[in-house]
Amino acid sequence: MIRHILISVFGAAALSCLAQGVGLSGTVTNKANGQKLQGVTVALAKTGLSDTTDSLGAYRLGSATGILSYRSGGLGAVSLDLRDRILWIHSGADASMRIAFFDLRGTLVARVFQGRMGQGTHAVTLPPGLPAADMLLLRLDGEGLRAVYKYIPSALSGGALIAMDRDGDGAASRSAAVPGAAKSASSGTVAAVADTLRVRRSGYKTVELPLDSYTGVHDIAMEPEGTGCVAGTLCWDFEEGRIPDGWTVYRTEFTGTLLVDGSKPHKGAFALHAKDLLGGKEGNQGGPKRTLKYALPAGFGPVLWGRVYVYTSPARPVSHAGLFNARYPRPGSASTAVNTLDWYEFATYQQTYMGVWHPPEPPGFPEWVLQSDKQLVLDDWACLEWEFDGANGTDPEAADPRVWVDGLELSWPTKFTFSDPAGAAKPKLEKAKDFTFLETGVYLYQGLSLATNWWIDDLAVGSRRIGCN
Ligand SMILES: [Ca+2]
Repeated sequence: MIRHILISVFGAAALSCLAQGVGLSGTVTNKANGQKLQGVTVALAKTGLSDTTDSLGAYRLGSATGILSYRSGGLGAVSLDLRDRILWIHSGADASMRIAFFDLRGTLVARVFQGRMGQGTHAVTLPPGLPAADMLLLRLDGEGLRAVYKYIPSALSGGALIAMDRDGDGAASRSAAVPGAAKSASSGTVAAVADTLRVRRSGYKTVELPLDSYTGVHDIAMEPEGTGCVAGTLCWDFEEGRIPDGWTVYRTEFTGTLLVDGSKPHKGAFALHAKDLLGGKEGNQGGPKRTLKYALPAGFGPVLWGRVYVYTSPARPVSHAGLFNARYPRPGSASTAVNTLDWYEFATYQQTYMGVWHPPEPPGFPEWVLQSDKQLVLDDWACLEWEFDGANGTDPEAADPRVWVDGLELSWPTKFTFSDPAGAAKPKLEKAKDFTFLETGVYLYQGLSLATNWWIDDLAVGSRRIGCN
């Protein structure tokens, strides 16, 4: 089955030129705190060549295998690039071509494309059922020209291409290149490159860096999107050196202390410190809780964005460890008593991050639980953000909670309804008019047998995204 999608069409001018090698690399960091940013898309605007930064914030364009560009009378400039099981074909001319996989003995394994391909950039999904372990040859034939690539399968990246022979003459091909650079064939001089490095990630302002060369190192600092602590946002940096005004003690169960101290500030000299929480047994209901509560001003509205920096040490708890929640009256109710309020929660559970919607507590269930597969950040600061959208437009129910960790939104591979006894139907997520109540600190619903510390700093809530700035 062949899937063929037209993505974009190059300008003809770019393709009338010969190719030039690309070797661009660098790291991407958060301008606000210098942190390396993973999952940033770094792309060349003209060629579509792109990479995604790794856990060290690094990107690399062009030195990856699989990029080969060549010219022929019929085909114009052509390059192939394989990313995440998508074969990108940059074709310089409207031309007939045939692309297929062969085994090392030259037997056809799978056809990828056969027919006329228009000038431009095309994305072709690799055929399913390619052998997962065996190296194959990917061969492109068109207009009297043959290019051969080694295809090395990889579960991680969807495989790699290594250009080996662009004309079928048995000699290894040399150039790793993409079209776009201006080089005069007659004089052999290289003119200036005019392309743009486009750097994008959710939660950050897009960076566009003009390039005059396809080689070089470019380190990029991205500015977080979001309002920061502007007027209308409630922000607590704990720099009073004590529990801030408006917050009062709420839950105190088992062992531990909740105080503002200078042992580990995120910024400034102080942070909120849930110190040496301990008590109960993992797997059993009941655990240490040390929290504060806060009454929001009237008319806060039905959408609550939040941001907080949290540092957890020395181990990731297995038990449900709540870090923040926001509550609102049920539809038609005027009561602001805590035990009458619906609520959204941001927590960790089984050492990963979790978002929950609850009916009033007690009992607080049947609750709708969304669990990520992202391990909670240990022995380091993490910027945690959430959106609790109790309005959710015209939908009859409030929205599922959304959560970001260091600017990357979490997905929820595990979703379930918790109740005790088990078996309750999913609760209706009742819509909100105004959030009225906040709770922060740390509260465990099951035991914690290792004394654990959390530091909480730069907490903020508002009706728009605040960001990590
Ligand atoms: Ca602080």
